[in-house]
Amino acid sequence: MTETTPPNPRHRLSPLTCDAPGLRQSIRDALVRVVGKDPDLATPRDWLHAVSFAIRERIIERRVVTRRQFADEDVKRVYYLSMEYLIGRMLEANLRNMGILEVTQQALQDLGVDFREIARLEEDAALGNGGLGRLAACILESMATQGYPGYGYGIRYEYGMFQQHIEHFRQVEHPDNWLRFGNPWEFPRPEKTFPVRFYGYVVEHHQPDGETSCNWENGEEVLAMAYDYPTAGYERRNVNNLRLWAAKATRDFDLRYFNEGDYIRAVADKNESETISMVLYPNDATAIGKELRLKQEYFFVSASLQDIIDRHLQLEYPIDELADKAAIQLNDTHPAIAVAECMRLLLDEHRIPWDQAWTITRNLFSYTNHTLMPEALETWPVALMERVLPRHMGIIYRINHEFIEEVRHRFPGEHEFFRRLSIIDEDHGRRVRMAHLAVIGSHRVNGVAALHTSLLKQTLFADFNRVWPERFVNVTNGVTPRLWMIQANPGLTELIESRISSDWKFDLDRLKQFEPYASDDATREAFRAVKRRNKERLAALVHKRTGITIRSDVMYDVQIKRIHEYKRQLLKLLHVIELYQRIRDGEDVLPRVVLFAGKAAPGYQRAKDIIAVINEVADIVNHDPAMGDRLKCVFFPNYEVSSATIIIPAADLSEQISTAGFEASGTGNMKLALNGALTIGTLDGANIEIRDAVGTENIFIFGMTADEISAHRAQGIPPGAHLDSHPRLRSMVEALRDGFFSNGGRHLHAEIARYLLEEDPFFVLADYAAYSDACAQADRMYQDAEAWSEAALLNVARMSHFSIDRTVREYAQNIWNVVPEPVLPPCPEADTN
Ligand code: Z2T
Repeated sequence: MTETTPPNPRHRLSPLTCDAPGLRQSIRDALVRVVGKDPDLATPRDWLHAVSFAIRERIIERRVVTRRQFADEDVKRVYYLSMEYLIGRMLEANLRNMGILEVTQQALQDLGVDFREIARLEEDAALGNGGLGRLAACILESMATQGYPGYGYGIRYEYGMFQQHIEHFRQVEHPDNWLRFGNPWEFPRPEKTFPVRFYGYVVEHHQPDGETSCNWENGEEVLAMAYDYPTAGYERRNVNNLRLWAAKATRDFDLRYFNEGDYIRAVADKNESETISMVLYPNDATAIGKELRLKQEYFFVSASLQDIIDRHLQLEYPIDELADKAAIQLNDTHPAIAVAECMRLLLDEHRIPWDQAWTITRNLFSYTNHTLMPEALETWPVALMERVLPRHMGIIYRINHEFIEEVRHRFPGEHEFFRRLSIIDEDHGRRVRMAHLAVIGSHRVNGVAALHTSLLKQTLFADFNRVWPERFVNVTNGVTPRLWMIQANPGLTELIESRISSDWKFDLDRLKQFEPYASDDATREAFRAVKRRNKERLAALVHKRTGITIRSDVMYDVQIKRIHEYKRQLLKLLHVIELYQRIRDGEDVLPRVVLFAGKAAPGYQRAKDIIAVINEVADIVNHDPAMGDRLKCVFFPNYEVSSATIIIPAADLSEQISTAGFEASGTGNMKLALNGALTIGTLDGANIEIRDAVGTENIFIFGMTADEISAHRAQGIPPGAHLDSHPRLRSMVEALRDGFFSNGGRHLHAEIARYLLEEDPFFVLADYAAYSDACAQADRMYQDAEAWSEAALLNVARMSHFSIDRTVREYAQNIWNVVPEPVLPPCPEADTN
């Protein structure tokens, strides 16, 4: 279909080739005609923009073809609704996936421009906090790669995740003005706007047929304007779309200035309405009770649903077939208001009767839960909802009423049960439980790792599991091998490529063929050489970012993730203190670099204190001549996707040490193991499945299980009682308490020690002895380079289960009921001449 020239002359584009001369010409043209620069005066950033514009033309052309293919084939579409997309840089990812990375590098070289030098100038698109946002980005990439008709919807935040600076050991947040140089990857669609209403009131109309219809009137309207980000599949010509919404004042605002005569005030009001899409809330796994956050959630949900329904009708499908032609995935409860919004649109705008609208809605939606942490569960005060979204509150009441009637019928007399199931929490000042709305409004609810799903069914959703056991399913997370192996680790990719055929890039199951090479001496040696080069690359970056010099011939032990009490950065820090003391005592200790990286939510004081203490301990350790280069502790600032691609391939030991039962899945654990790091971890989240995949001999598991944690908690043992469980633990905690490592933060150190001794809500001290033993075991294995490399290679070869492609296929088969479209072959013209 795409190979033949369409009869319509409007479809005939001027030829855009993907060979080196064609790309060269496009880049030169773009530099002058789009960027507006004389090539003799162009800066590296000008070249970055020129090459991006040249590729933009090619990616959008493929998007047009893909869209037409989906329209012609009558496909069922998947819509992924997420408040967060943690994408990172786009140039290299787009080039690689389009199959034109090398030829573009060649074209640039011909122009005297170094690809690496300009690529690193691109800002990360950091429209997410952590795992949840990165998962959304991986899922979009995988849907494109596998040919699923998938669309992402989210918010085009003007400011993404804050930039973390470390000043006087402490985290300081700087705004992430990622769009300041413009963004060649976005396609603004100023005509693709939808009105989104807030506040106002509901007017009921009694129809002649006895039904009542509702009108949501008055209130304030904001426009949602679309920006499209094409997403290329790996070595495919098909390109999917991520649509992000930006808030724009409506023309009403313009009229208002004119009428009210206060021009300045009116323009200020207009700006205020555009703050909705201004900034990403930098909280992972804690709910934000702010009105602006609720408005963000509703804003992007309403625009997305209007767009989805519009597309459905434009394709001339009947409205009652919506759920046959679309599946909508809710990425956590952040977009859960979509259930009520979908009902509102069907009832009020499309005049569909309640029961039919409800059947459509329930068949349309499914919901992914990402955490059990109680503080992350979104609940909105009824009074706030009633004010901001009065129509939705009415709809939620009716959904709840009909649901409670249904369970009353099935479980007569169980009044406590009904109270617990209700969407309205009556015990904390009347609040709307968004997770309940999401569960009731979905046909499937999934957790993100086997343990997480099973805990969900036993705890958070135990009552719902009684009502609808078949609704709860597990879909273990995954990661895209394109970014996290092929792009991040070209050395290891080449090594694998030299041993097995390259189909593993699409089908990670084929990586199993690499397994026999784990016992091959030459492969192990080559693997060590690759690690070594990756460490040199990281060491250079660490030096540039922190001024700290680290060796590249020692164990790299990394804990890279958001800073959280439950993730237990303090457990790793105690181990650093143990090693420090043992070296000071003259013991022979395996040389290592311990690297921490991660951001603390700006309002999470304990997490910020943990960063400060890590940095102060690091400062003492790194400057103590007694360490003699055997121990370095680095806090790598501003952890983001682009730095993850450098850190992960260099790691030997992957710290996955959360208190069991708290980490829903983890995905950093998968990226690190895929890159040949051995995991030291608790039986938490996906660590359990990683252990099952790689074998217990190839992972260091320690500590209490989730059940043991519950039992231990019930015993109420004071944390200080664990000080004798390990020969040094007491002196380590005392050193901290007494300010041995403090550099101006004495009080802080004493407070952290007190916290551990008196509160320790995540059982750091209770698990310390087991952790320290596991570290010692890892050290012993590391001293046998052959044994370690064999285990590392087995980790690599056995990670096929954790490909995001497997994850997406499970969603497609078990939840969305969609099939992939035949994918188009890669760009045929790619040729380096
Ligand atoms: C987040 O990144 C995660 C959970 C959240 O719960 C919120 C955010 Cl921003 C609301 C993480 C989990 O902590 C992690 O275990 C999981 O691997 C990841 O989501 C993707 O599922």
